[in-house]
Amino acid sequence: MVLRMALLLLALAGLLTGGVPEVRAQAGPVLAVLPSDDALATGQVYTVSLYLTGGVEVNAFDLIVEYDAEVLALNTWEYGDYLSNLTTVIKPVNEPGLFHLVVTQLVTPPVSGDGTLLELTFEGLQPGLSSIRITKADFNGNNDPWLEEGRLLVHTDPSTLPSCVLRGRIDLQGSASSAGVPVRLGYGRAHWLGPYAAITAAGSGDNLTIPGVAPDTYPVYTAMPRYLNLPGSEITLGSNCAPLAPLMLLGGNAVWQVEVDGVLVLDETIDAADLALVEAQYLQSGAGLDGDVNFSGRVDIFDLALVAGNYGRTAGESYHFSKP
Ligand SMILES: [Ca+2]
Ligand SMILES: [Ca+2]
Repeated sequence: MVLRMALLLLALAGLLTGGVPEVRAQAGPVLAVLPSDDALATGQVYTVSLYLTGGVEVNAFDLIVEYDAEVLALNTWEYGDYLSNLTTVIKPVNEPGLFHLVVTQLVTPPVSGDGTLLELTFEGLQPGLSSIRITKADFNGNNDPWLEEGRLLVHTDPSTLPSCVLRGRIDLQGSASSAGVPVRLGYGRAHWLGPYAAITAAGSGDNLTIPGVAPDTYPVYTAMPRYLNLPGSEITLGSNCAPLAPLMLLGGNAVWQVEVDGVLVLDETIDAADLALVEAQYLQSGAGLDGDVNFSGRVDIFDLALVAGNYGRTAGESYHFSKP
């Protein structure tokens, strides 16, 4: 008993000097939620691991894990196989949205290397997206791990919902073809099903077909080069998936993507930059010219007319779906 108390105190002393993990380069130990990203239906359970990589002589830990209590509940937890002969130092706290565990090994050599510290089994309560964040990770010794959070998406069980085929037509202003427009429906607002993706087909009539869509309200995005794209305009689909109202993407967006913080994002305005590019490439021919905003193979007066006609338009104010 005396030995046990002494070990506990030793372990606690190590924990108390650990402090709050700092953000730093990922050179030392890493504590990650694995898998980092997955989905489950309401009422289902899902187990994630807290996996430690590169631990150094670990004997005890003090961990807090936080998540969205409206979306998930932590049903059960178990020790992984990294440490053994574990005993809790404080009574584990498992309250909605927060799990706090302080444990130490008893009369067991410290462990180095990789392995699972804990397994946490969550239940999906209602549709939504919850991060699973390690908000405290104090270890004994020289461990100050880099923390990697995970997330779980909870959606309605699709077998409990009707589904239908969404059809519609999207045209490209000033272009003879309306094929090849990438269309995406984001996650449904109520059920968190999706995303759904399709590419418009050639020909007349409906050129957009997305099967297996559950009724919900979805943001709709397009990603067509040289056009002003749908920026997530919402549509509400009933159980019969009434067809989309016909839509024409506005042309003239020669500068259709821009780099922001090293990432290419869609440009949502037709402005001086688009005009300048069309003018710079005026009367050139070829496939790779973004100034050829109507994909005719040549930059000419028709491209200039599209830019001029839509000058000042932005994606946010240009598109609205009429609700079926
Ligand atoms: Ca632009
Ligand atoms: Ca053209």
